[in-house]
Amino acid sequence: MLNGMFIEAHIADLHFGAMEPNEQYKILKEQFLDKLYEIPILDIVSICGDIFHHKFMANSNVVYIASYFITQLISICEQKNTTLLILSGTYSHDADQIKLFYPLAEQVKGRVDVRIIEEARFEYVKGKKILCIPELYGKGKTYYENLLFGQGPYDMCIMHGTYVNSVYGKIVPNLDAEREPIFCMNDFNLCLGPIISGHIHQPQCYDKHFYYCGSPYRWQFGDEPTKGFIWLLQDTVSHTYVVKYEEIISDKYITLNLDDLIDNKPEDTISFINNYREKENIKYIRVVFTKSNLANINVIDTYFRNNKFVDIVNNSKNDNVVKTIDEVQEKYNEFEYIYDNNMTAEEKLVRYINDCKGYVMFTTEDLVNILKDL
Ligand SMILES: [Mn+2]
Repeated sequence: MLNGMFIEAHIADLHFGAMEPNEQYKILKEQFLDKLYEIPILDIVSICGDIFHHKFMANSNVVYIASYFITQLISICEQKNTTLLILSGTYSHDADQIKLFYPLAEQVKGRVDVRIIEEARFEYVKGKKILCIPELYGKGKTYYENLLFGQGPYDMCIMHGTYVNSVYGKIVPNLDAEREPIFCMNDFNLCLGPIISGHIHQPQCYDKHFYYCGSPYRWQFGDEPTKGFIWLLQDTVSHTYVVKYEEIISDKYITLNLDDLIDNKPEDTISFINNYREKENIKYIRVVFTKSNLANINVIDTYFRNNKFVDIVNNSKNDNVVKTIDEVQEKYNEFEYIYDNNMTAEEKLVRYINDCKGYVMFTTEDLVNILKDL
């Protein structure tokens, strides 16, 4: 830090375990850690929640890789005298697992400034006053108002949460919400700089000062925009700042409507899909048809059936497919256990999830334990 000038990096929603964790680490190493390493001055790095995708077992590769990532990040922070702030995110994702990092922080105590933040509070870093708000539930208005208005102006806010209009249906600001609060710009009237948040996976900016980092990579259809992290340059003396979005390149997921091609020869549509994927360097493509031409869709679907990178979706409403008795019976047999009085609701749910996944994702005991924690 030089004369109140701060250089910082902010990232969020890593969701370790949402995809192959080694793949996640590789992207983060090459396009996040290495970039932090290259920059000569780095005052603060924050991870604004959702490091994990859900609760994982201590022996999982996910926990190992995520811990390894944090260790590498701490090592960079040590070399650059950077303060590392780690916020907890959504409970169903982080599930208190950032506790795993307390021993890592303890180990470097006195050498690296690592702060793990599970409660909303102010953190003072090199003279900068930072409001930190993890995602918390049922805290009530007074809890937030005390921080937002009761303790004077502050330089910036980092958080994991919901900004008004960022989520469908969340259109009214509400600090008193039963679960997580919905913030608006008035709540940050005493903030002299930006509000940088995790939670929404598409990078965006609301009301000039509220920034969502977005997630650093893609792992599903429907989440297709730019990915990356935020560089922040802030002058705490003149209260000015610049945010730069650093794009991270990862696998492309594209959803494409090809109704215009549906009546062409299916072979031509197939080559169009193959060429388009190659030309645009798309890893995963979902092709949607809303116009009906069952014969052609079937040919295309059959061609791509064993291709995990191409997903053909038939959304045409008027294809009155008559199911055979055997098909109906097969479906019925598949779900017969739903009516089994000897199974508990938890057992049925676990069976359903594991059947859908095609492997044992968790046992009934796991589920009971997860529910106990909520
Ligand atoms: Mn998230």
